[in-house]
Amino acid sequence: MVDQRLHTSAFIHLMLIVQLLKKSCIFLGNQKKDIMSKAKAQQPAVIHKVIMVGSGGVGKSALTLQFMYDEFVEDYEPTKADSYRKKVVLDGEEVQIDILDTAGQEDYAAIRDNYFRSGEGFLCVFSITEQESFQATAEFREQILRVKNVNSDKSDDSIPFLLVGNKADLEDKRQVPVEEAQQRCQQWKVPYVETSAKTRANVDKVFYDLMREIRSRKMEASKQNNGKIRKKEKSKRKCTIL
Ligand SMILES: Nc1nc2c(ncn2[C@@H]2O[C@H](COP(=O)(O)OP(=O)(O)O)[C@@H](O)[C@H]2O)c(=O)[nH]1
Ligand SMILES: [Mg+2]
Repeated sequence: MVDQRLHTSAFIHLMLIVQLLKKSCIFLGNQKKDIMSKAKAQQPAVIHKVIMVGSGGVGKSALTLQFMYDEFVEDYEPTKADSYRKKVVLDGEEVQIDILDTAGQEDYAAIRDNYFRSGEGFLCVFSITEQESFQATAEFREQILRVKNVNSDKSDDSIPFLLVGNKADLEDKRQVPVEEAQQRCQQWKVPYVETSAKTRANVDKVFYDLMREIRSRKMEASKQNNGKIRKKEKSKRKCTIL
């Protein structure tokens, strides 16, 4: 009799434990769902991927860090490439900008091509105090167009790209006249902007202008895709009539 009572109470305890476990599983599951949906809600749906290119020492890292953290970093490790992520509001829409600050590893063609392939827009930077760095931008542009399979003669095929003349605060050391840079930009059909990572002049402008170019390029691409899908649907319909 005592034995049977002991069994029954053990069974009830066991059932209680099972139920408790079930409840805590559901609770944890819901919590996980909550965390995941919160994370999803926190991350903007639209991501624009920007690549900084240009010779060493022109101020790619200084521009990136000024944009990211509002500070002028004078001695950032010159060989260090890094990527950055920031939530920004672009014309009323919350988007995420991913910035890849390259740093010389581009000398290895395979690494460089991978970097360029992953980019949706490019800030091609030179220093207005260094003629050589200006000349080098032509090579960077060619590499980008080649990797992106763009025919440089066709302007409608162009990729989001800004030519950036940095160190504009060092006017007395200028080696590249504004007109020379503008001429190149007319030829390439891209905008030219002078910046200073030191004074923050035009730093936001170059990143935001580039994001706008990336956005309009994406909208064009999705329009073209929709057109293609509609064409496909039309041809499918024709088949069913036949
Ligand atoms: N005066 C001035 N110096 C700058 C500016 N941008 C960068 N520098 C300096 O130029 C050097 C190279 O900059 P860095 O960002 O490391 O160049 P990177 O190799 O292209 O990433 C550093 O000493 C910076 O302090 C600028 O706009 N004005
Ligand atoms: Mg750098």
